[in-house]
Amino acid sequence: MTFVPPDHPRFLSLMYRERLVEKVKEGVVVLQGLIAHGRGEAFDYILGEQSIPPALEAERVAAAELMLARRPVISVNGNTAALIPRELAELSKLTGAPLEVNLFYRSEERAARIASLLQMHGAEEVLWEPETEIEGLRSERRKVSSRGIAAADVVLVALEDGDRTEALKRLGKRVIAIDLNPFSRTSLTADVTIIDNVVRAVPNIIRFYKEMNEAEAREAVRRFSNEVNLKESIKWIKKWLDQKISELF
Ligand code: PTJ
Repeated sequence: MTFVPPDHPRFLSLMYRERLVEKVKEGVVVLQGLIAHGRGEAFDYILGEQSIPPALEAERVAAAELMLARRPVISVNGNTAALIPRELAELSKLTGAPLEVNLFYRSEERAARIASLLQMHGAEEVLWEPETEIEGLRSERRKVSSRGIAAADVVLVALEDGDRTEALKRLGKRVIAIDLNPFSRTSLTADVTIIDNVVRAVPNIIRFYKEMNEAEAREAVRRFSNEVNLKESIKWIKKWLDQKISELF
């Protein structure tokens, strides 16, 4: 691993890059995952690399949805497993939602590797051997577990493709999506869209879950509008850009 000086202004961002590169070498992350991460970094930059207020609200509602769900499931891909394995394991144990390995660039070997990485970080329930398929979806993501995504009422996804989000919605599931791009099909289709980096979003969801009771969860879900929240997120980006312009001239 390349040495990154801890006082470097972009230390955290560089460390996450290093981790992803390491995990490419270990066969956990695909090369395409690095491209996806780069796109995420660009959006994160214009959010000021922070959890903006609308993201915090969506994260609290995500915690509420997970609390109220009958059968919640957390979908995990290569990038999220590499970036936040411990946090995913913690969220899974806290909410009782199994982690299901669901990959766009699927191979059995890679799925097994991701499952063991999650287990090494404390995950207790990891589903990675799909027995069934989602109808109306042609990518490898169609392969799901009958004990997991197939039976779930609420699915948390991150760095997701629009096709599967739409397919999950068609099946009547509620979808919570973490995606730094507010314009992606996933962001526009999900029931709760979190415009934040997964490395901040999942710890925030954990914190909100611990602070909340069921009555508060019901109230948070009742008051939430994803459309309003998404517009607020885009306004924050606009505000950040306006501020940058005023600093320049
Ligand atoms: O591990 P696999 O085989 O399932 O493949 C995973 C990738 C990420 C390669 C696959 O899902 C993919 O190609 O994703 P996309 O279609 O590029 O979408 C990724 C989305 O996630 C983009 O909108 C990015 O802006 C966003 N994104 C990237 N990094 C992060 C992120 N969102 C939140 N946190 C991030 N760290």
